[in-house]
Amino acid sequence: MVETEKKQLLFINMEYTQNEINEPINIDVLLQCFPPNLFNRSNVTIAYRDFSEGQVVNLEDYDIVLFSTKISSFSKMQTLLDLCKGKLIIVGSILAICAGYELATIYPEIVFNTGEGETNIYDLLCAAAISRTADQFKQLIYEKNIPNVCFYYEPLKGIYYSERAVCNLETKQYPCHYKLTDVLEKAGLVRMETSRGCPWNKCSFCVMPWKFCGERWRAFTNKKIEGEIQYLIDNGANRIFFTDEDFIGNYEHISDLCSIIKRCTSACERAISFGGSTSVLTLHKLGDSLDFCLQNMYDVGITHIFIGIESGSNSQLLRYNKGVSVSMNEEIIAKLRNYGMEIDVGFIMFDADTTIEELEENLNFIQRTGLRNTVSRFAKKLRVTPHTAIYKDYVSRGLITSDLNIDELYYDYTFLDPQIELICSYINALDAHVLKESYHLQALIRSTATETEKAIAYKRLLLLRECGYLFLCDCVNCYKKNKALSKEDVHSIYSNYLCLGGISSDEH
Ligand code: B12
Ligand code: SF4
Repeated sequence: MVETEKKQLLFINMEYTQNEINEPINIDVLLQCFPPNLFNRSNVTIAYRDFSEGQVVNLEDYDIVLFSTKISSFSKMQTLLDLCKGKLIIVGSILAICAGYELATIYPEIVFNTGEGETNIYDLLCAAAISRTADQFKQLIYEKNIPNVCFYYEPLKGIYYSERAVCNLETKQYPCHYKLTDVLEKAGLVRMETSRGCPWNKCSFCVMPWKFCGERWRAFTNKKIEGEIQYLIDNGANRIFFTDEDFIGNYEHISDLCSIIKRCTSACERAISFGGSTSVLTLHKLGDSLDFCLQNMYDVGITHIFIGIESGSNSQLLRYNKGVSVSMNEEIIAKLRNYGMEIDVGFIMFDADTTIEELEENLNFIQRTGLRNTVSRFAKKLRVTPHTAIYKDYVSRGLITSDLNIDELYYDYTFLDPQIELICSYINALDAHVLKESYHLQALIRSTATETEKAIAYKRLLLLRECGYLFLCDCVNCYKKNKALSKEDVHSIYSNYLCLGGISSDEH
């Protein structure tokens, strides 16, 4: 029997490359599940790379290192992993969930977490506490059949995957928000969860069915939600983002949420606002109750809605398997507008099958619905992500042209229409110029900066978006006029809009 020893544990939260500070609730949620007698304040250090100024961490001091990954954090994590040789390492979150197999092949010593950490972090840490080597650690995990892990396992001479499972949200208490004060000081986003997963769960490009093992929408208890909202308000939050895939979920959930918010804000002198993501389908399914719910939401301060519209073309919506039509999209946008909601829209303009006609339908839709006057980014290319239905479809049609990009979690693919491919390549070039600036502006708009600063940022972002929109309109018009689109045509249109946006030119 190996003796239990008090090991030093370091938990590193990798950062996003954007300027925006997002409250790292993933860490808060997982700390709740640590075995308290083995890992507590005395031997656990958290390194938040988004808040890292002044924090000196010597990796030599630790026996166990945990990583929470983020998209585009891979190369930085690799540098850190090189310094962690001989330690027990567990890597979790989105890169491990989506690219577990690839990562385990590159890093045979490391244990990767392939789902919700609540399902296994307690058992993993109990095993880590009594393991002297990575091999011993892996053997214990294998013998105990701990779910949601993947790693190279020598006895199998290959990658071992344990069963993937979700946790029971109904038993969860609200987590302590350890970085709340720092987030508020840095004008970042305060975040919390009211649910996980999606009631529809069927969009062809979406990774949520994989992340949550096919489970649809699940809610936390009202007690957890109320306690957390009250705690955040009492501790200075003026704006709270529900980080759920679909914080509305269904009539009962949104009604309860509105009542909870009303109770929590009634004694508060300052205005508190709330925002979150939902879908057209969820709003549509509210049926006769939709107006009542939207009014109720607005009245209690839920005024910011992110909604995945994705397309203004019925054929494209079918490919994305959104379960909605263009007219449903239009109806819901109009409703949200009527109730004074601030809306941010998800849009996927380009996929492998996009045609010039669909491009035109999309541009007309954006104009018709007034979305042109918003700062949402429309000219986006579909990210083909592992473990999605569209990935499988593209593989079967021979459209995938690259290995998985582990850092960004996508595969490259080829377009059926070379003219769409050409237009999209120029959109990528435009993005390369403006993306950093637009992320910065977006973060400013969502922050607690002054209204004047926000207004300037908004105006500039609107101009950058407009350049993309007008570029696409000119491409479509040029195609309609000439029945073809040459590289020279597209380049000259592109150059015009670089000038309009005051964006420095390049050699595309
Ligand atoms: C909030 C959010 C953001 C925030 C970041 C907040 C943050 N600091 O994490 C912002 C707005 C910055 C963001 C940006 C982007 N995001 Co985002 N984001 C999300 C979202 C909605 C919620 C994440 C979250 O906080 N969940 C709640 C916490 C509790 O869960 P969690 O972090 O996943 O942690 C759990 C597990 O992963 C695990 N775990 C986590 N860490 C560890 C560590 C260990 C050791 C273990 C054992 C377990 C473990 O246990 C935790 C508890 O269950 C997810 C959707 C989702 N539900 O995952 C998308 C999501 C991750 N984002 C996504 C994308 C695409 C992006 C962008 C690329 C969007 C874009 N085009 O700009 C950018 C990337 C920016 C960049 N790299 O520069 C996709 C990724 C899909 C994919 N496979 O590629 C997702 C899945 C959304 C989606 N439905 O498509 N995002
Ligand atoms: S509605 Fe959103 S969360 Fe649900 S399956 Fe579609 S993209 Fe995924």
